[in-house]
Amino acid sequence: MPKPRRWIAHLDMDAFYASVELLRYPELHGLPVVIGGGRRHQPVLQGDGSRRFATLRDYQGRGVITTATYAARAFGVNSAMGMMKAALLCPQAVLLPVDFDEYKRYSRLFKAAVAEVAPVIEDRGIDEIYIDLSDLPGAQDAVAHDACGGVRALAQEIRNNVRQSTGLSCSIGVTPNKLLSKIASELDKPDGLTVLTEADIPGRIWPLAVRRINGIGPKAGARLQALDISTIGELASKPRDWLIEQFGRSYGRWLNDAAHGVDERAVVTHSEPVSMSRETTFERNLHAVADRQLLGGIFTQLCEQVAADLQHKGYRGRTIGIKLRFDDFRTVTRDLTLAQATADAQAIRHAAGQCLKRVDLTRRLRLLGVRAGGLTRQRDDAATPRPGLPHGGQRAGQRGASTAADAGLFDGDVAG
Ligand code: TTP
Ligand code: MG
Ligand code: MG
Repeated sequence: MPKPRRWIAHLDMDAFYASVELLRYPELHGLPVVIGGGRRHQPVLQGDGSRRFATLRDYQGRGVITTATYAARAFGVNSAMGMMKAALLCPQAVLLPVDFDEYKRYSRLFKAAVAEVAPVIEDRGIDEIYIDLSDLPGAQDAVAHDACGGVRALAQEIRNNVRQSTGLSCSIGVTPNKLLSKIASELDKPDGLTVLTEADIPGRIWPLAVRRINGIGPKAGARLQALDISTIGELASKPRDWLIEQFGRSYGRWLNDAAHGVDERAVVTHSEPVSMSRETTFERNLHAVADRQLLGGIFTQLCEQVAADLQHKGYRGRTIGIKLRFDDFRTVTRDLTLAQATADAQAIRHAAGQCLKRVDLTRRLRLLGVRAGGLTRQRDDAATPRPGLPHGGQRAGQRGASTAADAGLFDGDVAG
């Protein structure tokens, strides 16, 4: 018996947050819509039963777009774009607030719909998964003159099931491995299905930009560009040894494999989260002293949210960290490892407060975040968590730098 062919699918939902919102507001179908507002952008039900929507035209603030409908993308509006900038490109775009709980609910729904057809799933985030189709009945079959007909039909069945149970469309790439499937799922987005074999690599993969490979980021992309390598095909034409010379043994080998569509990674069905975090960008830059009360409140709230996330998911975190971004866009992080893992808001708040004391807070802040890492599954032995000593993170020159933190900044909010 020949070894069965490996068939891995990558499924990614189309304009995910926006598409979930359109289920609620079908009158927006086909219009440019962006997601990223706050509560004040909630649609208002009017006397005649219609809704009044906020538009980008009227937006003031520093929010960032999480995603945009394809109609909005036609104007050049995209994820991670500042809303004021997007307003210049498409002032008429409808702006909706982010409802993360709803997106999580739909995330669970679409994954359950996939699992009904194909249970070997690797969770890759809120709107995407890998699926191993190799061992499903029919996956290895040809259908009429289509050698990949069996697996194509399975992918189509998955798409139908997702649409039936959520009303949402997705795009799927099916290829012999994760690397190629991740690329393939984007080739015919939205609502696309792309099946590729090794034989399609020169025709379909090699003309694409190197950055389409998941694992070639902005830095590697720029280095490749400087070496006059823009497409995956150009990368594939370079000798392996030359790539190793340029990029080191490990990354050089990987680049060579990736360019030839080689990837042996398995679909990993159980993955545990590494960390949980919450962060917020302020409407205006805040100062540690002048805005002490406000910042303290926000800081406490972030800690409470992280604690709630941990409790909700059944985890405890042992490493508590903070992230600050200053008005000059410099970002600093600090963390501290506790003697015992915790999911307690006060313990997290206390540890995060300790971290904060190690940061120079002379500049105004744009962003504040709190993170719990070193996660373990929560058990029932609820011992009182006690903060331990700070470790790592402190850089030379930072010790004893100015600080408002020394005056006990933000500490006013910690009870006990
Ligand atoms: P993506 O799958 O990257 O994008 P998308 O689903 O909106 O659009 P498509 O896949 O059709 O190109 O991200 C999934 C969701 O994650 C997206 O709907 C919103 C969120 N997201 C952010 O919040 N910030 C970001 O910068 C990106 C890229 C996504
Ligand atoms: Mg998506
Ligand atoms: Mg995605």
